[in-house]
Amino acid sequence: MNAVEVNFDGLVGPTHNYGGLAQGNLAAAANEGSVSNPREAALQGLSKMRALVRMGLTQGVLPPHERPHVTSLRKMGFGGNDADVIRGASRASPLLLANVSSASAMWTANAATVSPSADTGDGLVHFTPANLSSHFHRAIEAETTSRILSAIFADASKFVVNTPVPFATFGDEGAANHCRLSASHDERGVELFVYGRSAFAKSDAIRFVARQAMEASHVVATQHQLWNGGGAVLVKQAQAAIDAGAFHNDVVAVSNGNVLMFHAQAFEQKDALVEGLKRVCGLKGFEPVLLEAASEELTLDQAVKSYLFNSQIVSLPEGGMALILPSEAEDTARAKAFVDRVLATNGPIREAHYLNLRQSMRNGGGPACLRLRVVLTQEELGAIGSRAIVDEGRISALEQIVKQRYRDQLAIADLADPALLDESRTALDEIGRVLGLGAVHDFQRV
Ligand code: SUG
Repeated sequence: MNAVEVNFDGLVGPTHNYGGLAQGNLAAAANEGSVSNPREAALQGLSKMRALVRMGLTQGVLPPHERPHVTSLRKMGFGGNDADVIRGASRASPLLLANVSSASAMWTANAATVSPSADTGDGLVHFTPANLSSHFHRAIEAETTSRILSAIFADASKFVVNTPVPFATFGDEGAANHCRLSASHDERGVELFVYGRSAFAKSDAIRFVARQAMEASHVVATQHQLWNGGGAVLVKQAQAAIDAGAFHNDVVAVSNGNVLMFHAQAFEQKDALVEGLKRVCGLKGFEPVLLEAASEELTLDQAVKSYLFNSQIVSLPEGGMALILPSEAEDTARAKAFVDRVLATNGPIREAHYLNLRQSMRNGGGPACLRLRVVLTQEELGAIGSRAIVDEGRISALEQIVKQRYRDQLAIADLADPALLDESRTALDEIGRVLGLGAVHDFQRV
């Protein structure tokens, strides 16, 4: 196999906290105001990366963003030196300060949507950074994310980093609402774009308004040149799933290669989708393996609580696939039973690994949220060089920085401490040197 999937995990930032900012995200709401442990959070993420490297997979890292985001505060008129800006924001609105301090860039499944070169009309790997316009604390990620992706995927003969979807009402949440099915990583696949509602429709939410607009999905599929030959399918996420706490589709569905694992209530018109997928995959010469959890074996609430579908399915170098799950899935009997059933079918999925990612999970971020998948040919991988790619040595170097620079507890009130900004900037400089990224943060560019 020539092409490989590289997981670019978001490294948790020094300001990881429980601000309760995310709508429709039950875990984040439940933990609002608790004291976080940024050091432990980052080490948990790094140990996931190490586990995947040890499985023989290629692993990348996207750095944390600068938080509190002083640039955003200055745009709002806060002035003086950086410490004055933070003190001013904290006095004016602690909630504003929490918004510009969130470490949410760690969930890189929301960084961008990515289409491999096998799928796109121009044969380039396409990235569209997500505008994340549904939430202020996430919308401020897009500019830095674009810069970071452009620094890593700099070779214009192989990669395009498109502009984010330009209209804020067309909310785009990136790869968290995107699945790809293909016979192998090398071959042209079918890309599934999952939206919650039309930007022009009145919401039919009972509890939570959908974040992803159908129009945004359409713009991304169009700029990635996927439509010719049936390369893209748009599908509506079930409002019942959103109301149950699946604020992104990757809380109720995950794909890899020819496998789609999903909850029976994930999609609005599931039967039509299944028929449609069989047909379009058939046209591309393969049959999809559909692993469905029926509502009787696992309720939507159990799916959301366990984050079973927020697992990663990875293709192993020796053949077959492995599931990388959060330990919450092991602790939920029905979710564990589903995994055991999948393993017993002797299908493509042969192993299950349960990992402790509790710090991120308390903000609603499981294994799949923490990574951006990028399928690359060997030539494309070569064009990145060593930028952002990690081996065990680099992971150890990042662990050292985290141990030295990150706090082991952070309360919301601590966000007002100007020393936190200095500590974070020191850490970001050091992380950037390990990853070879150059000046990607505002404070490094002045
Ligand atoms: O957007 N949580 C994130 C979690 C994102 C998970 N990603 C995927 N499902 N792919 C969100 O809801 C809470 C952070 C805070 O309150 O600071 C938050 O943004």
